[in-house]
Amino acid sequence: MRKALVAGNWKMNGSMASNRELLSALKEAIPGSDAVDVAVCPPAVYLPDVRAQLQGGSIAVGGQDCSDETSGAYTGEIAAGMLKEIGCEYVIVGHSERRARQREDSDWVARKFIAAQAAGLVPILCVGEQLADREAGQTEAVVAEQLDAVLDQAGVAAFERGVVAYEPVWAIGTGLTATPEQAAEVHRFIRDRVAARDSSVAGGLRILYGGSVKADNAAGLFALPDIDGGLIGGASLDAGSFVAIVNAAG
Ligand code: G2H
Repeated sequence: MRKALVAGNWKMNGSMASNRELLSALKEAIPGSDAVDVAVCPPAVYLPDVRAQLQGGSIAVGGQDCSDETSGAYTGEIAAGMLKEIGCEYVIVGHSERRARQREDSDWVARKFIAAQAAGLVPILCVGEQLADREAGQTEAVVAEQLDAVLDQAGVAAFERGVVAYEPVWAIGTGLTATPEQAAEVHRFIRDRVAARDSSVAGGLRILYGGSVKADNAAGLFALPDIDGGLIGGASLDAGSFVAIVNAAG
């Protein structure tokens, strides 16, 4: 039985004041649960403050990205070990916004995944196709390339301590959501692809859905057999919406 995970990806949003307001509402409304793990991934500069506010509670903290290197002359980058040191449990790697804007390719993302695990973090590997890929019937080929890069470099056993998030790029922040059938199909494809290497690892792997998940569509998505929670962007910035999504997963 897989425990659900709902992670809020705050992206480049928030301020010291708004974070405090949001977190105090979340702390009050989200008690620990055996059914769902909850995490928030704020911008890196806020991580220590967010971590301090969540200390002793049930909500974990994650980074939005990490370097594939451990230290050195990499201006602007943050090592996975630094995230671990300040109390992070998770880190998102390969989000489509970074694949597009920072031109992160799948090999690079795989190295970040490996660096995150080496530092003791649980990487949340994002995969997903563009609208043009879907329209060209290339959804599975694109997702397979993104997944295989990590399977090949890290080995399938690495997925025992990793999470995959399927985020169709055309559904991110657009208000469009994949239909439950579309999402279920790709989630099954991901699990089968991991199972082809190791069925027991695949059976335990948490595969999240992301892309315009809201309070009113979360329950329908989370009810599907291969969807083990969500990576939530816009709706994670609103306490009421995020709590409703967490409750839908638990
Ligand atoms: C997808 C998602 C969170 P949103 O990027 O990673 O964002 O829920 O705003 O579509």
